Amino acid sequence: MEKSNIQKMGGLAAEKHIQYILTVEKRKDDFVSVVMEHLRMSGAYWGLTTLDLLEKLDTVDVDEVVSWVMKCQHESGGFGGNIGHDPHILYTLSAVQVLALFDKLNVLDIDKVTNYVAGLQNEDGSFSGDIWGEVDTRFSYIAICCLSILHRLNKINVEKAVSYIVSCKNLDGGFGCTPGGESHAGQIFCCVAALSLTGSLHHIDKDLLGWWLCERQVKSGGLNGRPEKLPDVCYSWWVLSSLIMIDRVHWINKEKLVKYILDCQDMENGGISDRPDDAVDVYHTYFGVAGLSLLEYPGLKAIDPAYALPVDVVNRIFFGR
Ligand code: GRG
Ligand code: ZN
Repeated sequence: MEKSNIQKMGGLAAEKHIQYILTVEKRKDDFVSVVMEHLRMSGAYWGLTTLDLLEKLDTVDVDEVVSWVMKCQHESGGFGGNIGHDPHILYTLSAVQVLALFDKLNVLDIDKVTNYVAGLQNEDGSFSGDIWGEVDTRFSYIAICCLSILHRLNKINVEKAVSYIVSCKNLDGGFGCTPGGESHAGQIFCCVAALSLTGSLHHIDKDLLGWWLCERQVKSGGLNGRPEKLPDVCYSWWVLSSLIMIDRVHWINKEKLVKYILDCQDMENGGISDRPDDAVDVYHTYFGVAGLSLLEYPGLKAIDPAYALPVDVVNRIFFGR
């Protein structure tokens, strides 16, 4: 059947996406893989979470993944993007998320990881990404999410962390990377999720932020990350999860967004791209499937909008089996 005809039928090509994720891991020496090498820990999180949402995590060799993850840990307690790479808070969260997916958090020296993350908090409550000191609200979210999963939020100054995030709030209701930084949907996700995980959502003007977020939907049904920008499938995650956390998801047209995401699928070889007809990648495949999960698309596991992990995984972390 013609590609365009299959696309018109409109369904999620779940089997194709599973095959795409499972084979992308094996193409280790093509150009994209070489460029992505330093991101492998996050790539593993994107790919494995996608498989879990599609109920196919059991096709993966758990011991192989867990032993590779643990080889990426540095003596400081942080994780690198790959074996021998420098640790960064970003890969540390991805490593913790991957272990959580497999119910293998018990292999971690929790205090060691906690010390690494807590050690990145600055005097003003903000977080640096690594020893080089770059500060960004992304790192505030990552620290809070990571320590919450490890049940160690009490090891940082949560009050100061929250007040730093609030200092990055703008007059339009959104948030930027640092105080005064332009509102961007990616940073908004980080700040809203961090405030949600610390029980601090009262710092948000939900109507004002909800209005800014729902204005991200463009004619095609897709969402952009800032005014006047092109839509991109990954904002189906950054914007939609934020709208859900502030109870304003009914302000966008869900059907049109589902159609936009489905239109970005490669129906022949699997995978999802940022925009229709662009090349697919694991990152957009994950955010497309995660977005559809938030939209309650049939056949997908539910995902938690703050932890960015399947709801059953989050329940296991906090309520046991
Ligand atoms: C566990 C889901 C999860 C995330 C971990 C890394 C991270 C925490 C959050 C990143 C948040 C963020 C800043 C996302 C935005 C990424 C993105 C698409 C940036 C592109 O920005 P521009 O300005 O592109 O290059 P636009 O779309 O504005 O043209
Ligand atoms: Zn994108």
